[in-house]
Amino acid sequence: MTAYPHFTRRLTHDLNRLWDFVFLPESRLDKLAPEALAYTDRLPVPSAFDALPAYAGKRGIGVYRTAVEVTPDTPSVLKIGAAGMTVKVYIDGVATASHIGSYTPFEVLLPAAPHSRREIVVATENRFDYKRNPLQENFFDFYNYGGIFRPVCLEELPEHPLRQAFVTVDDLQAGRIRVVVDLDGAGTGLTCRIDDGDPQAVHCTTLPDHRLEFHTVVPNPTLWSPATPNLHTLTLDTGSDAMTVRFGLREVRTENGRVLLNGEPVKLLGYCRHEAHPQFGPATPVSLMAADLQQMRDQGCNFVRGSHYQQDARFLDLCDELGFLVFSESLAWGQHQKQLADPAFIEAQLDQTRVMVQTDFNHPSIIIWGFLNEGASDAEFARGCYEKLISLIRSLDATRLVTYASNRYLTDLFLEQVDLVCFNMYPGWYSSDRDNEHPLDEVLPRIKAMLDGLRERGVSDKPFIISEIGAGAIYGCHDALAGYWSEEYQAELLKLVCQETVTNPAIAGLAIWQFCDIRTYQGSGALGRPRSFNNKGTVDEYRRPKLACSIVKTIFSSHGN
Ligand code: ADA
Repeated sequence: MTAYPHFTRRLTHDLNRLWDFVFLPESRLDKLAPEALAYTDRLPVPSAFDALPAYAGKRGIGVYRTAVEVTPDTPSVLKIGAAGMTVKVYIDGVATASHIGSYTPFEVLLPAAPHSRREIVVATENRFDYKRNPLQENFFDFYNYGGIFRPVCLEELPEHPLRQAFVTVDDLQAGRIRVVVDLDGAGTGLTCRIDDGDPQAVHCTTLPDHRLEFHTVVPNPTLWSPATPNLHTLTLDTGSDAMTVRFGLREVRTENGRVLLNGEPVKLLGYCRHEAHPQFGPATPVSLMAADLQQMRDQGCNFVRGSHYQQDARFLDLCDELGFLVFSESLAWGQHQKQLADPAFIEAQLDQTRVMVQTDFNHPSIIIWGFLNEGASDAEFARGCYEKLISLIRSLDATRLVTYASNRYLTDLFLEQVDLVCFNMYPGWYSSDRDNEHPLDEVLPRIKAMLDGLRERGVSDKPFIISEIGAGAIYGCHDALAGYWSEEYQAELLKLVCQETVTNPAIAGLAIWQFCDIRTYQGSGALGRPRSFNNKGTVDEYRRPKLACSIVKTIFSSHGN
């Protein structure tokens, strides 16, 4: 399955196959000499090398190598869906690009060369080093792997390649759209074809930065929604390059504390989901992504929060097709002053957030852009970083809702600036009162206190989303007393939360923490994480349902979304 956009005129080399591999526990990335390496293994791409038994838990550099035969004297672009954590790419032995961030796609341009064989080496280091990679640290509550996580291809380029087309809706009912085209060249002779209609010449207005703009009408417009996930395609053709993007006609906005999709209120009901599996790490196959979505849909979900990083383009394509509403956020976890007041961190955040919005712009499933999960949003030192991110996203995309998941609640400083108030809260689990024998009693009063507080603060016109809530349960652990870590306790807690969400009009949505159990801290950081897993999934890491699944299903399915 190749994710959109599709470049149909380009000669495309699929590089998802076995690559040569060597693991270097001692070497340093800046001293690496790829030509001197002896490759001892072969690994598939995509893969997280340290999710595989031979390299499990090891930190160092995993070097992947392959070669491809291309047309001589033709430039090309290497497209890497995602690779982590700190990455260096060598083309024909020459260091050509570097990348950080693990979950953002990136491209490497290969200038034309007289020879046809191009050697590609991707060195992926999974050691933590804040100076070189401020985006990832070992306090994150999910395991940071190394490798090439998402698909790779090499496309041969025409002289004036198309880069991206951004489709927005001008008039929903009439199917009128605005298209902004990013291309390297003048765009003379550009045609546009919608679905399987005839190509039409387009008359563009020139915008700054090599961009062109035009407006057109979708011939047989059908709206996109979770119940009717209708999609349209738009193919741009310059004569030498052609690009097909897929989009949906839908509109999202908020009104009086509710989220409206195509003018109708919708309650967001679903899960936070990590791209994670014990055997694949974050390099999960597309069949697993589809199975996860089907398992969520079976529980009556219409919503998924892609925690805590940019999502795989194939996953988003599936969400478009299956009718999920997505909260997409850029990579972050619990940053404080060290990061939020550091210009290098802020710049890296802005960069990766820009990439997320620009590459995933056309997915109708994405209705919310987010960033900085649980950052120190109650502190003045964070203001610059938060405000820059909010205005960056708004400048790139005025059509979606902007927010972040906060655990600073009513002391949060920036709630007035976002479209939705999203709180990650754990009443009944991380209890402050150790003498309380009935922590479940905390759940509903705590939610009520938040809603009252938001009303007093004057922000209750913004939809309120519980962006995380949950309890740990070890798969197969049953207990007549429904104690901590039992499936029963988790089921009872989620029953309260789900019932409150579907019946209380002041709650616009719920993303249960979390869909599946995930590997997390290695070492003593895992004291509250039995098995070194975050066990708050309602299915375990192999997707075996715990008791809570059927409770969630009964309650979510009863809601007439
Ligand atoms: C936080 C965080 C999650 C996870 C969760 C938990 O809210 O955003 O990634 O760590 O807590 O399980 O405690």
